[in-house]
Amino acid sequence: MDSWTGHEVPRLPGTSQPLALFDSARQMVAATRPADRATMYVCGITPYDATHLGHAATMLTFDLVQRMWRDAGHQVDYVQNVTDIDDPLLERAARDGEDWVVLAMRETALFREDMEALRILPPTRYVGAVESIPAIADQVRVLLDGGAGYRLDDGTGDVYFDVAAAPRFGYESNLSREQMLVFSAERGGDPQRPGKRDPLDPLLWRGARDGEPAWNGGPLGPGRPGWHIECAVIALRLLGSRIDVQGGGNDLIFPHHECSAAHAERLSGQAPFAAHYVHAGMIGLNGEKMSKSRGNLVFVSRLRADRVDPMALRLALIAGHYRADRQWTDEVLKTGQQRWQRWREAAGCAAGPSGADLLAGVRGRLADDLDTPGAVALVDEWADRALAGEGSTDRDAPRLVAATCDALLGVRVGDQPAR
Ligand code: 5CA
Ligand code: ZN
Repeated sequence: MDSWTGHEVPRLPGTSQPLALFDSARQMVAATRPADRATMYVCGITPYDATHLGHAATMLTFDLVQRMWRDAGHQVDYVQNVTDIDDPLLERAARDGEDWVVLAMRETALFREDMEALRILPPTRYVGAVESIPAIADQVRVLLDGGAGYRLDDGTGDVYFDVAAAPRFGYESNLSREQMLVFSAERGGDPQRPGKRDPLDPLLWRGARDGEPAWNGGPLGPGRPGWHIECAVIALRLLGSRIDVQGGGNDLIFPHHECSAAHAERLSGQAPFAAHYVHAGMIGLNGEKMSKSRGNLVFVSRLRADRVDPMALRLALIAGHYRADRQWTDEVLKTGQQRWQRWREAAGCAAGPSGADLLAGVRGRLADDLDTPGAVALVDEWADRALAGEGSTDRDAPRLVAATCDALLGVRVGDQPAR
């Protein structure tokens, strides 16, 4: 499916810094070591409702990864999916008496608009589950034929992955079996279902049900793909069997990323599937995770309609560290708005303290597991000093600081090209 439109990213002078990120599998911050071509797969939306600030914060995290890699001279091959067929989409469409295809198309279009407004660089390939079904069905057959999958004998045609076929199962999430069972039940799995070899076995293919859309699965019979195999197959096909970063929110650590890694590793014969499993914290509202099922959502499009500038929104979201679960409040937004205003004023100064020092500082903060609060504090300090008239000999500083904010933080503060 179509991606969205990006913008020109200014090239920065000086020396870039290699990016280190926290890897959920190893439980430590470690340097990313991409080749000339860096590869990243990020789990995108299930489009049954509008983009909320949680989605935006997660997408923003991986936008910063892309910006840091580009700054270091890598070509970034970035794939993001759209889960444009899944139970929640069908349930919402049925509730509202709407065609599920129309619902998915409308919400995906809105997501693209929100991403553009937030200046989130587009993925190289933006891929839907539906358009990937032939490839997914093909790989489910490979797993089945190779003994890693089995068909339930209850007449449904459902096919499961046998976690016993994944010797490393658990390495990505580092969870106890008890915790895995809890998360599986809460996050789309079905540990209670009779007939499975192991309660943790995830669904690969759901046989056709009355009233549900189904696709030709060849020998699998008609049906539709499970969730984890969707991401595994899209990533393998478009990025290869060893990727640099597998990303998403921390609600995907288990079962989603554990299972998609298990699928991918079984299919490719190579492990680990991702060098880094990177997870963004959950954005919450009124003390709870923002989620479509809870309905406590703040939509990006609502804020845009209320004339909140997307750059202020961006600054509000990156004021916290990406890995921290954090609450969205009016205060967070207000601080973002004030900060953006101040940065713009400072970027309009005729001169300021050294732009090269600021650039090196921001690179250093971001290279250390995307320390955006640290990077933002450096720009704050620079802005205060510029507005106080310090550094009146460096007339190039405001332009360089604006380019730094644009290229590395994605925040447009000056008159430098917006696109
Ligand atoms: N389509 C699947 C991934 S394959 C999915 O999880 N869709 S989603 O619409 O629920 O979420 C889209 C992305 O936003 C995922 O990476 C998810 O982890 C992330 N996300 C969802 N809710 C939040 C939240 N409250 N805060 C931060 N990130 C979130
Ligand atoms: Zn996914």
